[in-house]
Amino acid sequence: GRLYLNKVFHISANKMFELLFTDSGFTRRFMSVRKITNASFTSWQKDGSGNMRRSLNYTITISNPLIGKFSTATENQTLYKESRDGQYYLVDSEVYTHDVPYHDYFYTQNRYYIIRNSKRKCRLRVYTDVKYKKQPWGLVKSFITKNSWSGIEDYFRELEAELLEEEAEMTQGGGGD
Ligand code: YK8
Repeated sequence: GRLYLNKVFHISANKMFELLFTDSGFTRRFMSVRKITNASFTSWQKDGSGNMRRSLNYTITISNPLIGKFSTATENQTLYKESRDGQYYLVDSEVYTHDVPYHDYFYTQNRYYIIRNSKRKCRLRVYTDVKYKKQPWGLVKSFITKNSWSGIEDYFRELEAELLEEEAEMTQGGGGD
């Protein structure tokens, strides 16, 4: 996997979880910035092994002219039972893009760690992996990998920028620390 984000924010761990993993104003704004439309979310629900699961469906806008302009996508998220409210959250997210070329070969796995740093700070870490469901021809594989990394890098760069903006709004006149 690759580490795409590893940063301490002046945002508490539980607030960070709320921003990223609930139907929050932040998520809705970020989606509109990324031109992600038709979003629907299920709520978190306990599965048979004690983890929590939810899924998201949406349409992404793609800037790459070789691929087409839009794709529907499904994101299946797991909040592991080892997570501790306010202290430590581990969320795995599998993203399937249904309408891009070779979509039946791969998906993306994002692993989010939110770790409490102090009362008002947390560290956010995101690891990403491109996973293959079946082995494509070598040239196709490198094509998929290359296109995936650049799209993912771009996405997390913007997520970081939006979180910094949120952080600035939250600390303004909030008493800070
Ligand atoms: C989530 C990874 C690959 C995919 C895309 C596919 C190219 C296909 C290459 C062909 C378009 C929000 C990406 C970037 C779409 C967006 C996905 C997002 C950013 C020509 C071989 C969507 C996180 C996420 C994970 C994976 C990203 C896709 O929250 O290049």
